[in-house]
Amino acid sequence: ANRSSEKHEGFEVPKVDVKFTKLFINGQFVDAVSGKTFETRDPRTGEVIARIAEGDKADIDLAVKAAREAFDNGPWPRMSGYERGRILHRFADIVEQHVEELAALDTMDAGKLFQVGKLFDVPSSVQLLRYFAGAADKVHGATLKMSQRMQGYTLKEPVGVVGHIVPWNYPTTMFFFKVGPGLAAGCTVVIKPAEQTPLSALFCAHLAKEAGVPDGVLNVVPGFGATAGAAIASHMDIDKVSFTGSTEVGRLVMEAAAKSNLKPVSLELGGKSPVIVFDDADVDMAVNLANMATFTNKGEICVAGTRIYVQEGIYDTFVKKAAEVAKRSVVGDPFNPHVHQGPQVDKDQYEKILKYIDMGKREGATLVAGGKPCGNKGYYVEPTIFTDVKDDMVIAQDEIFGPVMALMKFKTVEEAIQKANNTRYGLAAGIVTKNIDIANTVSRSIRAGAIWINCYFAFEPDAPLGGYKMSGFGKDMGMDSLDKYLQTKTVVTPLYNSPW
Ligand code: TXE
Repeated sequence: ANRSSEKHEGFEVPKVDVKFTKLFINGQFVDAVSGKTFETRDPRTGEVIARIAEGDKADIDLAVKAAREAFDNGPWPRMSGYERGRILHRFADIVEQHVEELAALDTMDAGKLFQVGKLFDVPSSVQLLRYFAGAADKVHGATLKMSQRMQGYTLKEPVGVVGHIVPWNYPTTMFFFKVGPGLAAGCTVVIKPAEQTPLSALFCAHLAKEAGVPDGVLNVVPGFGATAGAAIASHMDIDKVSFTGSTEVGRLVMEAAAKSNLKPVSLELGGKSPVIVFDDADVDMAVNLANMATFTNKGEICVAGTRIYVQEGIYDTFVKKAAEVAKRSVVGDPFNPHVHQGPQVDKDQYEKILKYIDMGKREGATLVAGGKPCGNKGYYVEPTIFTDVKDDMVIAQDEIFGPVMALMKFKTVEEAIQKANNTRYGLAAGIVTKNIDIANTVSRSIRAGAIWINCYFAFEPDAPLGGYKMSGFGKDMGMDSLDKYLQTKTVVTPLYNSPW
């Protein structure tokens, strides 16, 4: 991508040429076997940014063949962890030199705030990659005590060729969530970015090559879910699939894995996470935390906190202030540094959110902020807050994946726990209180994979993230996620003079 910038309604827009539009297989950018391409669109306007080679089953086959060869006969799984780590560190250094381009590509493709991409998404991806680069030479098994007669140990080995299927809400971050630990473990990878947001993954493929990741080790095949995605899930020569996306598709991926070669899967799926605010909370702090939990990245976050439970003593004040904060939020061009919220990723997502808002009104919830689309082009939705939401309403149960908050009142700690757990999902939860006894009790009682007390979205490379219940299983980030890409081999020998 070439970088320059132009003035645009009073703010700078970095101008990025989209250079990489083909599939990246075996170290080369190539056309799809079918010759087909698809459009990727800018959600600010709905206009086409570029045409991208459309991978399908035949292309996945070629990518898997390259990855298989690189795994079975290439240097990647055979080199020391230290050597792999050095290449991944170099990869991280090169990504760091391209923070602005990557952030800009994600803004164009996904409508994400450019400043946040530049200051958070891409730098935290670099940090995550360095974490796994550092972990690559710290993979080891255990010595087994066994009986008097036997000597045994375990070896941790890479699982082989890994298929990654990722969504569109954090294109660069998701890429490194998957590719970082997979490569560090010594696996070879075929990754399919979401059809809405293929640009940054292709750019990263180019950077990986520059860093010295050998050909065939990392393959990036953009394409649609039902074709390229399904070909990964059902491939007989892929040894593991790691998927992030909807619960519905997660089910299909697991089914395809079971019906093909029984490859293990890990699934990071939808969520409907609660934030519980107790009476003793600083109301302004709690309002800001809740608004951030719901509206960050226009609500397109799996761990978004969208069910806000507020204790009765501060409920009325909380509602008033939360609505004020939401109404002050500036919705507009995500390149503009004064904007708080950009457009939804695409027309489908935009229409889905508006439908849910309509449903909330029909179900009898009270709208206290937002509730409408905004702007005269692109896919913008106002930050929206409903009160008087009942636990069994659709807007309290379904993942909306948009800027829609459901506010609810509770009386006791027990009631808060019961309500928070009244969901099929279990990705995250927020607790706002200064009372450590309540914080500890509630943390243990919520069935979710991440609990944030007096904070939200507290991501760190060493903090595993992943769901309970229908939010899936298997972690991204942390050493747990490295473990997903390793398998354990037990090696045993008899001791001298043993009856064997
Ligand atoms: O997701 P999909 P969509 C939720 C969110 C959102 C809804 C729909 O509620 O509104 O899902 O979004 C690939 N076999 N999340 O339709 O379809 C697809 O190409 C194999 C939450 O975009 O699950 C893409 O790469 N793969 C989520 C990826 O799956 C298939 C983030 C995700 O797309 C496939 C995204 C198939 N049959 C959406 N069909 C989160 N957990 O963060 C599609 N794909």
